[in-house]
Amino acid sequence: MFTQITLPYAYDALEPYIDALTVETHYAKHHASYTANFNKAVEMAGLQDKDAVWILANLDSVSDPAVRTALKNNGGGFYNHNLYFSQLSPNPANQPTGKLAEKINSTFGSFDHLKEELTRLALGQFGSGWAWLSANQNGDLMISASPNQDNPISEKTGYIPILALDVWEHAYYLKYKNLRADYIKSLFNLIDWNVVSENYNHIIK
Ligand code: MN3
Repeated sequence: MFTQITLPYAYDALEPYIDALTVETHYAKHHASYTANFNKAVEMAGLQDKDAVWILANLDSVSDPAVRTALKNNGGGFYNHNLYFSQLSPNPANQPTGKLAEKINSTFGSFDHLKEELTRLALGQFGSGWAWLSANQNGDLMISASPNQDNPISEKTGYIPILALDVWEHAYYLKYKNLRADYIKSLFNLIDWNVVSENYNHIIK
């Protein structure tokens, strides 16, 4: 049985960058629905003993195309939002630390340049989707964008996301309307780079 993370902050704690109604609707409606539908699909596929990363990386093992699609969309929705909500904080560390900070500098030149590149991907994703910073077990970093609830795991890249930028309109439309760029700029004020650094340290071997 897969469960949503418990939000480590109140619905209104991310104001003024993300409004309380958006956080509540996003978490208690959208994310809750993905999670419930993922659990149904997992049961139909008989994959209750697998974790979400395994399921998303092994969708080809599911023969029924409708169940496979349900697992990809709702498993992605479950997993992606757990990452998204867990990395946000009303009191975030605004810089990465340790090994992640070093790797960002050697890969992207600087932390500011990484943020520029992530913003470019987030704004360039046509329609609903995500932009990602991901890592592999060697500690290499990759930035990418995905449509819908796809992610670097279901895309079989060999990378695991450590930072998730949700660019579905449900993540920002109530406050920002069509202004995705303003939302992304605000989102960077909430990303706790201590959490992202911990995510990185967990992946590298
Ligand atoms: Mn969302």
